[in-house]
Amino acid sequence: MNCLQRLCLLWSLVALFGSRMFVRAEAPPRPNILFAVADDWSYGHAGVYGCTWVKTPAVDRLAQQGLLFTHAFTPNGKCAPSRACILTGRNSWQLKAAANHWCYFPFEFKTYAEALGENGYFVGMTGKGWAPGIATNAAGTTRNMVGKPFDKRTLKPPTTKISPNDYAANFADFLDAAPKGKPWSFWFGCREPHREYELGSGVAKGGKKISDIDRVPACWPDNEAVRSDMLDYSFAVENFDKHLGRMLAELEKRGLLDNTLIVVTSDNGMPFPHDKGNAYFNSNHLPLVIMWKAGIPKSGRRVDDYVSFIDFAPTFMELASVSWGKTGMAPATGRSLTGIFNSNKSGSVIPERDHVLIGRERNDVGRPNDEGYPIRGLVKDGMLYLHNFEPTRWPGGNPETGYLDTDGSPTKTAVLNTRFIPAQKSFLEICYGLRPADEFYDVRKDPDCITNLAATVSIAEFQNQLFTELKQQGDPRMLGDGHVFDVYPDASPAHNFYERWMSGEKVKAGWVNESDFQVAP
Ligand SMILES: [Ca+2]
Repeated sequence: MNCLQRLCLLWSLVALFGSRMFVRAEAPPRPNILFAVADDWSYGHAGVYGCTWVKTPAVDRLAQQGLLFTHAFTPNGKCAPSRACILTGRNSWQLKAAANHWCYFPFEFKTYAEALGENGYFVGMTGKGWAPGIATNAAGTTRNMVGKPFDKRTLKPPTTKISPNDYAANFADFLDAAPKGKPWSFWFGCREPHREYELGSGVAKGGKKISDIDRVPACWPDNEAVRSDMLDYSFAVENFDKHLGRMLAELEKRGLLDNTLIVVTSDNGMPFPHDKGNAYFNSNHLPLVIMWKAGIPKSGRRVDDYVSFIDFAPTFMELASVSWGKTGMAPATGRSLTGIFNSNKSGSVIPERDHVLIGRERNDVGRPNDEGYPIRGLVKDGMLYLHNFEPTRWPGGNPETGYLDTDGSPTKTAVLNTRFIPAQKSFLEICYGLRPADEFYDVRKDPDCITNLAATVSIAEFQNQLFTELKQQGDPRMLGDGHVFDVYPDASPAHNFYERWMSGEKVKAGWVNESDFQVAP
């Protein structure tokens, strides 16, 4: 090799390594995304939030090595509409029929998973995706709203009611199928802790004690049946955490843990009266931890900013280097969370993130003409303001059709039975009674939303802000067209339940108990 050849070789090496280093600095590899969503898991019910009766070592680890959020909210506290918000970056009142539970999902709203699939990601899921409801494209073909299903692996579940899905093994199958060098996005849609529960399993199989419950929320009677129901729920939450832990181990084993963004949350609050399906603090306020070792420089932070589920899709698109305008998705209302990721701060990180909007339309059927119970609300400064647009309707569904908005359970039965106990009748009123047009709660002192301050404190500022922002978002409820939500067809076999039931047809309503049905008051 002469001098010139040596010089050429040297330059080639410099160019090669230099360009590699340059490319690395300019464009880090796009992260993988693991989105883990429990079904009906409430805020606070993890060790890292200070809870002692739900054991969640995997969630705790993620928070310690990532970010723990204290003010994360779904816009809508019911399965299908909450998931629709996650997937589209839009509030449920901006999603036409998808504001409702059990809808025909509108073709026009593309999901982040579909968009990632079109932009170089390998996209899969296990368990529960966007559900329940019917989602097809215009040709009638079923849409994979959250990715291709990986559901083959099963195991003997800890109770007869917990899903036999071996979520973690299905995730491993997905990783095996992922093309090398291509980023991936996976949706772990855990079916727990959705009802039903094996009665008494928290004590019998989870090794828990009735006295482990440190506080029964003020909206339910404090008795053994309710406490035991809470422990059964707790044991089901732990199944979610167990699979999450196995998934983390799988990522670690494959050397994928560092550049995977892991988001862990729930779609709505626990399936108990006054929580899931309502718009109270415990309905929409949810656990959230996010870990991304390679992308969040300062971990172990507690973030008090108000964040909404509509912020997830814009975050994922930004990290995947996909311009929203090119996805074919409807414009996002949410904002990327990367400003929080990149900060060193704890507590309030981005001061402008000081409120969220929440609301609901039709959840389960059980009112005349399949009408819903429309609510919109604003959470800000530790206060929750709610506006009920149709206060003459029954909030949880009609009494004579079993308050279908709440799954049957020992706690629901305990609440309904308080109608026979004069001193405790308030529990029935709190959970299922008619409500005034305006409700206002100080959730710092009253997180269970028992004392309505709307009649004694001015709500004008909150109402103005709520209505102004809803109008800007094109909410039909604010534009004189709110009835559209009531007339979108219910896609479930229980549609027109009220009329069919009242005319004597025994419409199947397997999610409630026979004793939930009451005579009309
Ligand atoms: Ca749910």
